[in-house]
Amino acid sequence: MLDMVERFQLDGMPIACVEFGSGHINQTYLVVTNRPHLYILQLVNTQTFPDADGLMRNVILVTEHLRKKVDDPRKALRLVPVRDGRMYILEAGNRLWRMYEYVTCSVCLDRAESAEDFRQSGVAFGTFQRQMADFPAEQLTEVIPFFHHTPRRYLALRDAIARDPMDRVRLARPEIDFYLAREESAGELIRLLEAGRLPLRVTHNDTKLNNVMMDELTREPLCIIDLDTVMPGLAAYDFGDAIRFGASEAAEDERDLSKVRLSMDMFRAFTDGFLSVCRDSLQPLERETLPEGARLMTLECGARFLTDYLMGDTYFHISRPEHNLDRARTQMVLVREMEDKWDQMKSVVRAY
Ligand code: GN1
Ligand code: MG
Repeated sequence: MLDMVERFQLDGMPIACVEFGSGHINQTYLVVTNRPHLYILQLVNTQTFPDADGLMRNVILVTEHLRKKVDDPRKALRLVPVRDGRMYILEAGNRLWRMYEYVTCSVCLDRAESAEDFRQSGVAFGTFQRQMADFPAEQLTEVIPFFHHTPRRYLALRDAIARDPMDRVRLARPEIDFYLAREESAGELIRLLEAGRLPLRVTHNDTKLNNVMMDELTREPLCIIDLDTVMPGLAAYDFGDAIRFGASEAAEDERDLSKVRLSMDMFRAFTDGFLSVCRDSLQPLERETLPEGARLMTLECGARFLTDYLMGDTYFHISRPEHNLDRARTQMVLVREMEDKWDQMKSVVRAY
C-alpha cells in the first residue's frame, strides 16, 4: 500500500497506511507521514461507479469551485495530486485511487447526539447548496443516471412485481399496494423540473449526518465529504434525504414499527439550519417543495428497498433475509407520518 501512497505528492515520508472510517462503498485508508500531515487514500468502488473519469471530473470541478469560496483550508476538501501531475490514478481493471488532505481536528457523527447536531448538518448542506448555486449543474456527469427519477424507480418496481423471480410478491402484498397507491404522486417534482419551473441544482445525494465533518471542539460544520454522488438534481432531494434519514426516530431497518416516527423537533432543527444559510439562493417554489422532497425521497427509497427485496437482494447489503422488506416498511410508516404531519411541515418551512 505504501507504494501507492508514494505515487502522490506528499509533504513528508509516509510511515503508515491503515484502514479508516465507516464507509460501505469505497475502501478508505489514513496515511501517516513523518511530518504533522495526514492524508486519506481511497480505492473507489467502480462497480457502483463505473465511469471513473466522469466521477473524478465531478469531484475536481466541485472541490475547485468550493475552494474559491472559503478562507479556511479545512472548509473544502482538497485532492492531493499524483507526482505525474494528474489528480488520480486509474489502473488496469478500472481500479481508481485518489488522495485527499485529511481534515484536521474534525469529527463526524453516525447519529445526531442532539437536535443541535442535526441543525448543524442542515447548515452544512445548506452552505453546500449556497456555494454551488452559481455553478452550472449541467456540467456535471450523471454518475448514476436517473438516480432520483422516481417514476423510473417505479418502473423498476413494476418490473420486479411482473417478473417476481423469487416468488416474493405473495409475501409483500400490503407493501406493494402501499407503494403503488402513491405512484401518481411520484412524478410531481420531475414534472415541475421538466416544465422549467424548478431549476436544476448541484446536489450531493447522500446528505447523511456522517458525511459532514465538524470541528471537534466547537461542533460547527467544516466541510462535506463523500462527493461521489454529486450530480445535477433538485434542492428538495438533498433536503428530503437528510430528513428521511435524520428526522426519523428509529433506524432505517427498525422492526418495531411503533418506534418509527417523524420527529418534528428534528425536522424543525434541520430546516432551521438549512434555510438559515441558503434561503436566499433558493427560489420561492423550491422552498415550497422542500416538504414534498422529504416525502418523495422516503417514498422512493422505500420503493427501491421493496424492489430489491422482490429481486432477491442484489443491490443493498442485507444481514437478514427480510432486511429489505423491513426497510421498505419503515419507509412506509415514515411516508404516512409525513402525510399526517403535512401541514406542520409546510408551516415550519413557510415560517422562513
Ligand atoms: C445507499 O450506501 P449508502 O448508505 O451511502 C444508497 C442511497 C440510499 C441509502 C439507503 C449510491 O447509500 O441512495 O438512500 O443506501 N446509495 C446509492 O440507506 O445507491
Ligand atoms: Mg454514500
